Amino acid sequence: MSDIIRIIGNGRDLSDQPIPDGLGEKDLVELFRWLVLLRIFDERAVALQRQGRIGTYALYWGEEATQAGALYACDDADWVFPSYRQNAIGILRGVAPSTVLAWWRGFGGEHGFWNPREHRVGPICVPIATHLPHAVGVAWAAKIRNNPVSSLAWFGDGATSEGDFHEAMNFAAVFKTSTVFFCVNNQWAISTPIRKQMASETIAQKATAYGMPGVRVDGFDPLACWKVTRDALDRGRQGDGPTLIEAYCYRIMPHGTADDPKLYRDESEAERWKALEPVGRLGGLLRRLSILDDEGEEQIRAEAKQTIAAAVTEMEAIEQPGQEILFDHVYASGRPWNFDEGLAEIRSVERPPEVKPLGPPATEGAGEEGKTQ
Ligand SMILES: Cc1ncc(C[n+]2csc(CCOP(=O)(O)OP(=O)(O)O)c2C)c(N)n1
Ligand SMILES: [Mg+2]
Repeated sequence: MSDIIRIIGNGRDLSDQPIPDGLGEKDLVELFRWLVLLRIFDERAVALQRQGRIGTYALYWGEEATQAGALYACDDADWVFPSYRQNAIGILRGVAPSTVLAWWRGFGGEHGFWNPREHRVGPICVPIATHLPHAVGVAWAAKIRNNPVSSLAWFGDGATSEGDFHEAMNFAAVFKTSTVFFCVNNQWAISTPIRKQMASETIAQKATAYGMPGVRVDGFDPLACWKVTRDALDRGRQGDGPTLIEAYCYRIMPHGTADDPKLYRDESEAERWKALEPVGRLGGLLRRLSILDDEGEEQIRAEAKQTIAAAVTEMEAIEQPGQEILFDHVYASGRPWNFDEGLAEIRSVERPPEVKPLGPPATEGAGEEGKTQ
């Protein structure tokens, strides 16, 4: 039960396992490209937050394998449901990175967000575990309609203490929905360590109680994450129901840009885990297999930097909508009278400049200082 599935070794004492069937050289390079794009988005987002150009941001540095590896195993028709920690996953399904950045800034213009139906990527879910029943519902609906569509939801170790986790797991198992419960066990829920979160030895073992398989995988190994997700999807598609995956890793960075983990944990532990982070790990394997060299990696990084730099420019060009955005688009039939009253009340409150939200680049020369690409 507690064996951890791992494919990528370290080139020294830990040997590499064979590349799983279904992944060719092109896939390995594409997966690496995905990891790098996610990594650069994350690093850039932190810098933007520090410069006051976006609001608080939930970092995922180090957890890219749990995201890219799992998504790469999905078909385009499958629905995926991210939490705030997988906030940029949509960019791997065609969502504009500027849309995700704009979400973290607090406004994305008139229409703001992506349409989940277009990309089959659910909205970024901040309430813990509430997206798990949604993922089960989508897969159940597909099953009733005989559509070959599966669903996958990412969530954290802390989310396993929520009622929504238990309800979703039970429902999925009883109705045999094709759902992958992808738990990123980074061993921390803000300042709560896993040993204070639960008394079970592993998260994977919780699957037994619901009547589904539970597997543990190295969450810093993108190929292992791909393999267990692909196996879980194959099971689901054959009508054998859901799977719980526990991707064992570590939250190397703070919970978010407003958090200081030095206050509640020994940061030398995070330093030790850093050696296992997935970008360097897959990069190392691709070199051992002579699939990638320094030049190839540099090109992938340069392209990703270019994509994200363009996204920043795009995001900052988005006009800030007026306060009516709070009320528009709530009902298809338009704004009811009490919304008009609410809007008038909001407009009557004069806000001091320091609490006025950041707008697009100022048109009259003010507020442009310090804005560098
Ligand atoms: C229903 C709910 N309760 C509490 C919170 C506050 N909260 C935000 S993140 C977090 C910790 C979640 O930890 P975990 O599930 O391990 O995910 P991680 O942040 O490690 O990815 C909590 C309690 C919330 N967002 N939603
Ligand atoms: Mg966690």
